[in-house]
Amino acid sequence: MQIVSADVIVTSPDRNFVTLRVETDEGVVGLGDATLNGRELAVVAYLREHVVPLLIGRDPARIEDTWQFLYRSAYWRRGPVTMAAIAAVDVALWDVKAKVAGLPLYQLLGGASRTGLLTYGHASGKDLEELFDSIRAHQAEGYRAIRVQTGVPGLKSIYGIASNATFDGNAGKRYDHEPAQRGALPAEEDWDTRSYLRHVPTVFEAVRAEFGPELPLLHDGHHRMTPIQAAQLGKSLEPYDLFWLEDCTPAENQEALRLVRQHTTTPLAIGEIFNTVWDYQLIVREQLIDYVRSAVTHAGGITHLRKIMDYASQYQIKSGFHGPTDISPVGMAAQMHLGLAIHNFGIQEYMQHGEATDRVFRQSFTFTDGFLHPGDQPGIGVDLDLDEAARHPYEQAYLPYNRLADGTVHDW
Ligand code: CS2
Ligand code: MG
Repeated sequence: MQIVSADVIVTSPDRNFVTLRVETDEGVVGLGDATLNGRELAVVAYLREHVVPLLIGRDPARIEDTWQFLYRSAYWRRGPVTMAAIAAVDVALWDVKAKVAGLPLYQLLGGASRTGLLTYGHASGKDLEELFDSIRAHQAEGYRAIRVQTGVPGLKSIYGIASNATFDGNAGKRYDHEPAQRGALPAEEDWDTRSYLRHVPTVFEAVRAEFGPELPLLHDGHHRMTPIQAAQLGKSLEPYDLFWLEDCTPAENQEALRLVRQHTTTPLAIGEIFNTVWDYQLIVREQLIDYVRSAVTHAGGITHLRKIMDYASQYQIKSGFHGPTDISPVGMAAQMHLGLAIHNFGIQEYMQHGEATDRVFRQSFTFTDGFLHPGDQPGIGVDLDLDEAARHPYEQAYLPYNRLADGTVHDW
């Protein structure tokens, strides 16, 4: 069998998505997600100009060899653009291999290690009343674990707060927070860590008082604290028994987590912006995190994320794969198959896509009573409607950025 075509499909139903579609000489189609929020076209160019020419004529069954070829022959390694491009090829080839085998992908990855994938959803509110309503709304949808993000008094706009009418076609319906905003320039937001550190513990105290001790609660620090501030927050949240505190500090300097670990037992999750196992080497080896947050789409596909999870399993570190709306249904489905098969699964993030997206990407995965399941269709279980995709051309969109009160640029 040979790959005879490889197309890069760009569509923007509710938001921008980039999908690689490979086809073999026997008509078997494989899909891979290559969406890099706010930098989508960089991956499109990398794929179209540099990778697609290398795929034509290749044997789609040689997945590991193709991975190594794309990683090593590029000479310039790692990084979000390269690893998203390699991820799209990898997942598309796994999709083809599973379809040729007539099996759902998880069966090729060792079979199911569980009956479903515990998920968490994004509850948020600019104040406690709105937040409580959002938590109840997510529980009513079946979510058994809830990520809590709130507004901070004194700050105009802040990460993670759903606003009405996020998606043009669904005005009035309150949607999960979609961070990328359509427009020619990124929006500037304001930030103040001391106000945030004073406010967040009071929110979790109120949520525990209202919803009790059992409900698993998660929070995303979104890379905004210094190590000692992250340690302070982790410690002040200990009484509220969080499932995890995520991205508490930028982790380019992996050693930064030593100081956080020194001061708090709040479980830590990191890695949604990590792209390779090398980004995890020290923090896994020194047991400085409890959950791996990478997504299949951004960490070199199924082939590489499985290696990261194998490494993490030696340290009893579990998965917490990144699952916001900027991971397309193709990327979500692929990581559900991996999550179902690996032993050290922890939890899966699940922000639900908009209706227009669901018309472009027909999915066979299910969300029942708080658990996701990839389904049992051969392959990864997602089909791309090319005509529907063509109806939604790309629209420039950027993630916001932060400035402090004195004008300094800060992590968003
Ligand atoms: C976030 C994301 O879901 C999360 O944990 O950190 O919403 C993140 O902001 C976006 O994926 C950025 O594109
Ligand atoms: Mg996050």
